[in-house]
Amino acid sequence: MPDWKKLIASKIALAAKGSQPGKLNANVRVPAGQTEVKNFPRLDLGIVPDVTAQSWRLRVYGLVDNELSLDWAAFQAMHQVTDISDFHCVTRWSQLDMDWQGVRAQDLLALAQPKAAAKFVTLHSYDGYTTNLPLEALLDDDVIIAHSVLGAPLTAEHGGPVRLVVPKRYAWKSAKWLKAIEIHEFDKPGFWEVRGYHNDADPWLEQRFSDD
Ligand SMILES: Nc1nc2c(c(=O)[nH]1)N[C@H]1C(S)=C(S)[C@@H](COP(=O)(O)O)O[C@H]1N2
Ligand SMILES: [Mo]
Repeated sequence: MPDWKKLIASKIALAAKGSQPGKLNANVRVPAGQTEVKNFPRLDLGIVPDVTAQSWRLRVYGLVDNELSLDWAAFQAMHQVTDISDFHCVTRWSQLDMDWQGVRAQDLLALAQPKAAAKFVTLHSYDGYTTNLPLEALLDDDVIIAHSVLGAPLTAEHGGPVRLVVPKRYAWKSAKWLKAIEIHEFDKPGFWEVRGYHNDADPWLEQRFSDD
């Protein structure tokens, strides 16, 4: 059984040092099969849900000792960071140097205190979208629960008021209009993952489809 308290504490300690292991030896910035863009395309199911900073809540529930429901003020009161990372969409565009601002997912998880059996998460969004990840993937110091990018609050089209950003995975894992983080013992494929997208979605391994 992983000791999540220890693991989260060690990731937070790494973040405090400013260490970003994934970025140190990145000579090549754009993974195979990707083309760099600068216009930040929009990609989703075509629904922009009706959620504002006023009405937004973020729940963390499931296998945690301390279920959370944050409103905008509580979210703003948490430690705010800026993390610059690259964003890779499976439809073959990559935008580099995205300056996401918000709260580190690891800080939120430290508040929620995952139980020892916790291993996977489902991200739930206000448009009904879901996607799944190993809990450990959310503990990387570049994973941001973001309210701003490119120097401005997220537009509704890009997931405002709040979205997740998981730079080390293809962008379909970066849930827009984030509503809840559900923590489980077993993995549960999300919207695209049950429709043939790869469960892991590492752009450097070109994990696009589950039969790749
Ligand atoms: N809630 C929600 N999040 C989502 C999606 C979606 O349809 N709904 N689409 C995903 C996909 S496929 C991509 S490529 C990115 C695109 O983010 P962007 O529109 O801000 O570029 O959002 C991801 N997050
Ligand atoms: Mo995508």
